Amino acid sequence: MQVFYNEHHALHHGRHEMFRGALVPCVEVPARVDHVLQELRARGLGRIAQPPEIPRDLLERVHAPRYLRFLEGAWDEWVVLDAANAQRDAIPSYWPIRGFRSDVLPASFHARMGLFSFDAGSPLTAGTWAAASQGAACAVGGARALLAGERSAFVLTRPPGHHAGPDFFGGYCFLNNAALAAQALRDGGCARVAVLDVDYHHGNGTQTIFYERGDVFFASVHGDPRTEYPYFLGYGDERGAGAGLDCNLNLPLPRGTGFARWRDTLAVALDAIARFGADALVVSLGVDTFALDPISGFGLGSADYLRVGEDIAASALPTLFVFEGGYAVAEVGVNAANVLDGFLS
Ligand code: Q9C
Ligand code: ZN
Repeated sequence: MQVFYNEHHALHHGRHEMFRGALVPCVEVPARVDHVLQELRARGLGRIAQPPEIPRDLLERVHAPRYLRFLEGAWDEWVVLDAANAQRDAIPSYWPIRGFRSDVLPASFHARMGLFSFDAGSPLTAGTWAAASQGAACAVGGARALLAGERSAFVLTRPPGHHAGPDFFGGYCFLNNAALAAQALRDGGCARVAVLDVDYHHGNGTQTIFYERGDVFFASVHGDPRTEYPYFLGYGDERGAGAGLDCNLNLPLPRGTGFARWRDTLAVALDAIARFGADALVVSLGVDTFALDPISGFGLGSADYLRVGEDIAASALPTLFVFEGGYAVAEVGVNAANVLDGFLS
């Protein structure tokens, strides 16, 4: 399987995230991807492929130009405000919620940090743009591999992407790698693309990007947002709108759900994707469904991920796996590689 590994991922390394009143060490750390790469090498599973240069207009088909301009220059702005800022990550503090203007573009950097984000848990660092933009290139490279006839490919990158929307970051995500891959597949000639999101957390960014589109189906199995992050999207009654009506399928499950029920729910998602008639599948592959994940609440075991890969392979679609969450650092490599092994078996 071709692996589009983001060699620049470690340039994004947040020191702290704001969590319920305290700055705590980041859980989304570079070692996550190092462990996956190490496991792929140990199994002889992946062939590392070089990502292409990607045109700005592809980024702009998924993300708003003013958001991209902000993200690209944000670290420099932050440091220009105060040279001491180079020693701390940028974290938003003010958000334009109900009743505020979101059409304005304030001169204040702090205001724009809030305008373009939805939580305080996603520190922006010196290398965030370098890592995220190279990750986007990896996602597009993976899409092009499928377009060139590969049955599957794996995008091994961080920061993750599925919480990032058209013009906002959050949930450790800045650019939506899975959405960019889906868009690249559409641009390359796939008439209908499906995104299957199996990360523990609802992929609110991906859902929002495609919500009114009939050409990209989004299906997600995730922790019930009534109790789980991101709380304000991911409910079962979100079915898409306009041309995208019935092209969005949310399958929330209660915290504590084990593999048997999770797998039955995956089958519901895969069945809907088959009925949609997709030409290609993008899988937002979070392995934070693992029982020992420090921030999540499902009960999957390492061997279960082999079955997950087998079930996805049974769809018989060209499939691009895009790495998302998974924070049990010691086990994340085995779990992600098991999905790929199961798929290939
Ligand atoms: N200290 C992804 O899995 N906050 N994002 C949880 C834990 C946000 C997860 C707080 C979790 C976001 C890509
Ligand atoms: Zn997650």
